[in-house]
Amino acid sequence: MLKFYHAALSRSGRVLWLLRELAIPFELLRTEIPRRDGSGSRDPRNPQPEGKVHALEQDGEVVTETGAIMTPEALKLTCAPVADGTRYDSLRRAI
Ligand SMILES: N[C@@H](CCC(=O)N[C@@H](CS)C(=O)NCC(=O)O)C(=O)O
Repeated sequence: MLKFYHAALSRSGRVLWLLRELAIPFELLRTEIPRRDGSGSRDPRNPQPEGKVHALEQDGEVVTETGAIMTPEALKLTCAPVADGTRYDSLRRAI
């Protein structure tokens, strides 16, 4: 199962939205990140090399860049459900 590392009130919300919009099955792992106001801290469970969000993990492969995740082609490769034609077509229309 796809694992998605997400921190509230961060840019990982945009990938969270996309995964939900496309009804892609995933496990949501809420994580902490260091915040500009000094709150928060790095979560050692988060596989993002800099401790940032977001991170999408599947079969040991980790993808972290928005641009590498939010393209129809990338999602077709990393998310098996998108490979079924209907979701791929709706994703192409959405992005
Ligand atoms: N390159 C990432 C940006 C990652 C990023 O800067 N994330 C911020 C949250 S919006 C973060 O985790 N900041 C915590 C930190 O800098 O340690 C992307 O593709 O969106």
